[in-house]
Amino acid sequence: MNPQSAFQTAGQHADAIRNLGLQFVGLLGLIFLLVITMSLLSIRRRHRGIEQEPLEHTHHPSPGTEAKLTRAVSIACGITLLIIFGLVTVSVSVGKGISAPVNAPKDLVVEVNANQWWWQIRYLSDDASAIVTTANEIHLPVGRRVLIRGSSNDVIHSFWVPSLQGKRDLFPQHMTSEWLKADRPGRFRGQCAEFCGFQHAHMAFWVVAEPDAQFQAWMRQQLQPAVEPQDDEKRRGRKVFMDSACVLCHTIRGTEASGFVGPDLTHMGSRLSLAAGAMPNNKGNLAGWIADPQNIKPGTHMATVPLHAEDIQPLIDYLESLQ
Ligand code: HEC
Ligand SMILES: [Cu+2]
Repeated sequence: MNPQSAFQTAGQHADAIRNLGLQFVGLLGLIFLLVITMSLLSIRRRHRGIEQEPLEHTHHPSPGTEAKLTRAVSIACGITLLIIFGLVTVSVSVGKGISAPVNAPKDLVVEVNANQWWWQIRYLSDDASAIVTTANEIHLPVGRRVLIRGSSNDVIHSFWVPSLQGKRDLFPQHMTSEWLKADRPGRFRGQCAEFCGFQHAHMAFWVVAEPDAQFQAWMRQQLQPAVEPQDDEKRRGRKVFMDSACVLCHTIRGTEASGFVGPDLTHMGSRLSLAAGAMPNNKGNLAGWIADPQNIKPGTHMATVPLHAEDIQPLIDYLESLQ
């Protein structure tokens, strides 16, 4: 299964969009073939006409022919208008069916905040202690409708999970929304679909659809503060993090790190990817990222923090232990 395909869908909204596209292509393709065939036929006919009929015949058709032609053209125009009207109606009704009002009755509301070039994800709740904050990864219970409410912290981005939904632009100071629902478990890749700067292509995320029990377990785990380091190496790693500029930009709940410039790292070890889908989450990639983020995503708002060589391994062990 392709995790990012508008054709291999896993939700009824994506189905509706794909079917609409196929209907347009099918019908308009047929009309295209018809028009080309007719013009080829008429070219052949005209050719024969010039050679065989007297000139005044072709230039001054009889009144009967004139009336017939007018009728044919009028009917063709009528049919064209009907087809356009039909396509617009179908398109608008599909659009209405898949969009969601910002204040739709909420079951599960996920707030997506787009940044150059990563996604902040928050599961809202009336109870402040039950708000889950993470980044670049959305978990969904299979079969349940989730309301995505999105906005942006800088420029215009676009939230797009081709296998599940259409695109929705995210604006600064303005909220847009859409439903997300997966009909089967799986991992689906999303991608920013509006050019938003240098690293636009490296602004992806993962949607993990899982059975309800697994989803609830994930939520409970994400609500926990960061795990305590279990050995001296990881304790040293935590100290390196807390003593350097990392704390100014990142939050690790349960520690004094409470920056908001970059992704929340409280459970970063449990995530699938690093730096907004730029690479799989593993120790090697993490080391490369921390040593030189500008090399992996030139222009990224993460600064290169000078670290002692012997501090890097403990730091990485600590971060990867944050499950
Ligand atoms: C100036 C602010 C800033 C500083 C300082 C900073 N970061 Fe970041 N960090 C960011 C931003 C912004 C991102 C998102 C970058 C992107 O994906 O384009 C990020 C991303 C990350 C990620 C990837 C997270 C994910 O889920 O994809 C890790 C891990 C990380 N930083 C660790 C660190 C560590 C460790 C330090 C200290 C050595 C540090 N950062 C210092 C701003 C900062
Ligand atoms: Cu973007």
